[in-house]
Amino acid sequence: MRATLAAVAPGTELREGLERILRGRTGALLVLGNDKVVDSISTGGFEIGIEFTATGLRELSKMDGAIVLDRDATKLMRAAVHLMPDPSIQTDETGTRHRTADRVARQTGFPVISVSQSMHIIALYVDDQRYVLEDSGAILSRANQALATLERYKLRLDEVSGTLSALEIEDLVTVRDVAAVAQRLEMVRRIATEIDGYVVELGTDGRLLTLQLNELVAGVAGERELVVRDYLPPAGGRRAKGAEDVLLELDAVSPADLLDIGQVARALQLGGAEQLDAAVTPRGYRLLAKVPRLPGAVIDRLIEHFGHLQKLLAASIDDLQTVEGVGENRARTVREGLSRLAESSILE
Ligand code: 3AT
Ligand code: 3AT
Ligand code: MN
Repeated sequence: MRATLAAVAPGTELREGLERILRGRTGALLVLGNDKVVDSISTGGFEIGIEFTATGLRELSKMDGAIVLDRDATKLMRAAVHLMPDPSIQTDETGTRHRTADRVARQTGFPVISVSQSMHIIALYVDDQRYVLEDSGAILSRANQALATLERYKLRLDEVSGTLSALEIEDLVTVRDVAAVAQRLEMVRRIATEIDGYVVELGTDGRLLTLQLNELVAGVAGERELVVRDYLPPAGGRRAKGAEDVLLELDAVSPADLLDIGQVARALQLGGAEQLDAAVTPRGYRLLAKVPRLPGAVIDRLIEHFGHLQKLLAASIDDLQTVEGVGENRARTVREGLSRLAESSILE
């Protein structure tokens, strides 16, 4: 459905053609794909096989029947086709155009688009789903509301994330602090995904929205993984999970459970509500990622060698150089980077 929404988003030739049909107050029935199954349910009509143009689509849709396009809507294959899908396929639609659209989508697996003459709407049928296109104004107003929410969530995330950094440096982290950051990261990620959906649907009308979204969520996905890796219980435990598994667990937390910090801690494999005040120590992935120009492979080796952030913080330039791939310059970068982080993260 997402791919089809992108194919008919504002700015595409296909959308332009659909809008022309709508403005011309005629209807249309388009099949986006052409194979043996489509052939077998098509009767009548004319073979055309011309390049797709918005104006061509509009003219052809003045005839009764359906228009068959190729899968990427670059060619108009056939017009005025009478489609006869399997009548035993169940559909809840009423008009003959819409019943046909629904059945053809289910039978062929290709997206089908209807432009309703009587209701003046464009609907997409993909497999067994139906989706009515909205005009960009309505989508934008919902997207902007979501964006305002995202902004508030992001502010709160920056707060709890800053607190976690400070606690990590002082070695005072509890499960609650980690879960609070994971919770906020997840909330930001979810609302960003919702906005992403609007971006797809808006096509060229969503350019500004894309810029604002990217600005707000830069680094969030990365940070989510770093937090998980920082506090992942050591492997070899009773039912040890990898970072990937824990990220999937976070994905799977229901919207209601996400508000419960104990549930988030459980998804992180850090115990439930009764463990919230337990002390935990980070490996240091998240803070090392804030040191400029430090390759991921070097971060991995540093953590493998020192084990915990506190050891890294206590390491001298000589200690750091014992790690493979860390020369004097890089050791100095790490040392200075960590010191700067320690200074700027003093708890308020
Ligand atoms: P007109 O001359 O335009 O009335 P037509 O043969 O061009 O007839 P259309 O494709 O314009 O036919 O369809 C007109 C309406 O006929 C649409 C639908 O309400 C009805 N219709 C067409 N096929 C069927 C069908 N198989 N079963 C029930 N109603 C049908
Ligand atoms: P509108 O909302 O009125 O546009 P509808 O679902 O009420 O759509 P109609 O019965 O009014 O559908 O038919 C309108 C046109 O749809 C008539 C014909 O050009 C086209 N159409 C209907 N059934 C088929 C079909 N099986 N194959 C190709 N074209 C069809
Ligand atoms: Mn009708």
